[in-house]
Amino acid sequence: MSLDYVKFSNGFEKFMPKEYRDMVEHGPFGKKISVSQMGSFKEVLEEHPMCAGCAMTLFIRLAIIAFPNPEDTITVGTAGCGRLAISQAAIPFVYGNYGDQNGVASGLSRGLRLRFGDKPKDVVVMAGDGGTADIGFQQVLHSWFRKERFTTIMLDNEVYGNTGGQESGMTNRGAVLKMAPLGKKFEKMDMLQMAKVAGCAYVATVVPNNPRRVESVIKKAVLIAREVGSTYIQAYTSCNIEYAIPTDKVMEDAKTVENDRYAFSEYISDEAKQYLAERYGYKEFLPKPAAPAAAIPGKA
Ligand SMILES: Cc1ncc(C[n+]2csc(CCOP(=O)(O)OP(=O)(O)O)c2C)c(N)n1
Ligand code: SF4
Repeated sequence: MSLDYVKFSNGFEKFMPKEYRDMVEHGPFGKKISVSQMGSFKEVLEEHPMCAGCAMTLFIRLAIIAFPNPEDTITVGTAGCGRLAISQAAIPFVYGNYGDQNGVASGLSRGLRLRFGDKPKDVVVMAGDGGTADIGFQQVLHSWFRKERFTTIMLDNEVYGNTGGQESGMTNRGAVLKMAPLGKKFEKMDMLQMAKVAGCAYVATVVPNNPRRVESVIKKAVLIAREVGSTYIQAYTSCNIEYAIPTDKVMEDAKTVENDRYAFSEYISDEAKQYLAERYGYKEFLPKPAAPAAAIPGKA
């Protein structure tokens, strides 16, 4: 699809808001830009009020750079730390009541399809582990069972960070937190398995240490959600405040956690593989050519 429509009609440039002009002239609107070019273009998210060194912010920044068409993407969020950064980005952000993000996104993505037809308008939910696995759980799961075509990203810091350290369903068993001083008594919820059971076409885990991997995962999830069905990404985005991780050790912690219990994983349904290969040229998912038939002894 051509990106030519992200251009100003002659004479109208000066009437466009400066922020939008900047995104077209110096940023990613209407262009293909990659995380490997970070620092050389104007980013959609440039400032945020989150804690210094917060890994969640790095992940959100990378995720937004990775959106296939940021100028046609709408993010949906909810109460929690992440929305403090997402709401500063130069793309639309919808914010509802705590936990209703997947319900809002369902209506939004259906409405956008009715209004814009085949022109992709990507809807991406980004919410904390409490918002996704606890308060918003029912709406999240039902949106997946209904195969709503948008991406859900869990910003999994394994705690309610924004309200001072209560345990969430995604906190690990035994973790002692400010507001869970006796230690969590139950296992971390297996949302990855639930996403697969509920029929998500793409399910992946990532940590923010590897920007190219974050980029690859986000792109696939958003593209698949355009036509195939729900997609889910679970990102380890540590809370350095509630887990007392020194800011200069945040990336080291992410690496350790990745090695211990948050290894990269990716599930792609066959339909989604075929779609990525045929529509977006993902060669690795093209059907393998049939092996040449073995020669029959005695035949020329
Ligand atoms: C209906 C409702 N209940 C409670 C709150 C208070 N509240 C705001 S953020 C939050 C916890 C957020 O935790 P999580 O979703 O894990 O995100 P994090 O802040 O850790 O990124 C709570 C309980 C609220 N805003 N609205
Ligand atoms: S409280 Fe934790 S998750 Fe929230 S901004 Fe601070 S470090 Fe990040």
